[in-house]
Amino acid sequence: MTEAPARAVATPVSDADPFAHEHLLNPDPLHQALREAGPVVRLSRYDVHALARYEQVHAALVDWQHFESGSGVGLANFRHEEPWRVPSLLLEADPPLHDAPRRVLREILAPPALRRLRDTWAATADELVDQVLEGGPEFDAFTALAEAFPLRAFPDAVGLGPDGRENLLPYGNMAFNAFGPRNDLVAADAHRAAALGAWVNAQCAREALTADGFGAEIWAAADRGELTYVQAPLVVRSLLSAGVDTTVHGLAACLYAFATHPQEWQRLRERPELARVAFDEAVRWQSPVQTFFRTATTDVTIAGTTIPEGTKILMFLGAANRDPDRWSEPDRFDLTRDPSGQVGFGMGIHQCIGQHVARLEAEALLTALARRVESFELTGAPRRHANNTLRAWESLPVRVRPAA
Ligand code: OVM
Repeated sequence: MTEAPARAVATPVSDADPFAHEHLLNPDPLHQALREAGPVVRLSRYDVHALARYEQVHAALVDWQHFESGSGVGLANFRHEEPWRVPSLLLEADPPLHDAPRRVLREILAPPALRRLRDTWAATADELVDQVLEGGPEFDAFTALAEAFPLRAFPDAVGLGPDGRENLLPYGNMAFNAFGPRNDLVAADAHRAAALGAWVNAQCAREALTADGFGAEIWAAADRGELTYVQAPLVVRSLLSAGVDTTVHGLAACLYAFATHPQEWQRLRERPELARVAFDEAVRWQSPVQTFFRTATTDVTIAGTTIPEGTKILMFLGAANRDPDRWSEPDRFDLTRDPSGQVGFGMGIHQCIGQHVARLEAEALLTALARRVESFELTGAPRRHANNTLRAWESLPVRVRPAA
């Protein structure tokens, strides 16, 4: 951290690269340094401003008038750079264009609409947990549970066909890398970007989707005139882009939390109705989506620093979620706290529209586990997976003691 030359306000400058593997794999030290440096920090590597404190991150998230999404929510500025794919109608759009797709998807993914999935997913989770435990007390909780469960639940709920589902996680991984700079992580997937994109786009067609899933409901909204037929497949694409990896790493955050906080696991076993709060607290504590950018629509002054119109602002959701000015003992995973207000799902008009789906998946999996697992512990070092946006996992080796 170095000081900028004294001006109206000396905005702190950092030459850290938040997208370097070192920080992606272990973000907390950088987050602390950025929070302590000031309410706004200039990142000289990328010539952007960054917010890492809860107050400023929250304020930017809810002020879509000054902090737009339509120029992209990654480092790339769509005012000057060609997006890597047709922009999302939800994520990379502002009112009024954002409104109709948002309204349609909100209805489809709202809690009352998800009720029909509750029993199905509970049964799917019971079955998966039984199968995993039959294989013995030691397994990789990341692959066997955190990856496996959403892949059994979500694609069927969308109405995807049986073929090619193995593309979902690689596509999501690529899409979340694409919000960062064009670094090694983006280069690593370049050879299959076109193939993955083509597969996902093909699944968004009406003919590719079953008649009873979220996908069909999006097309039905187009039939009612609530969306155009050009918009419908792009809204389906949002489900496939944002709906799998996020949940996988959110569930992994829960499993990691419980493997390392046995008392909290006992609390959950005694009160399984805490499953949803546990998921939200895990999302606060780990922030599976670490960062998003916005673009200033005018010169905007935050705490004395003026951010020029048309430039990018990087919001550190993960840092805000552990800001000691907002959270007591922020580094503790704690089921007795109220995690509402955490910004891991964002806040404001772009707040995660799939969060009820994710919570239902978490509830199903955690409840199934709570019935069958008395305790669990790590048997080796968990391994992270580097991604420009996701706080992601590769392996979570555990041993469980089955419940009597
Ligand atoms: C989208 C979308 C929304 C949120 C996250 C995301 C890949 C994508 O609408 O496509 O990450």
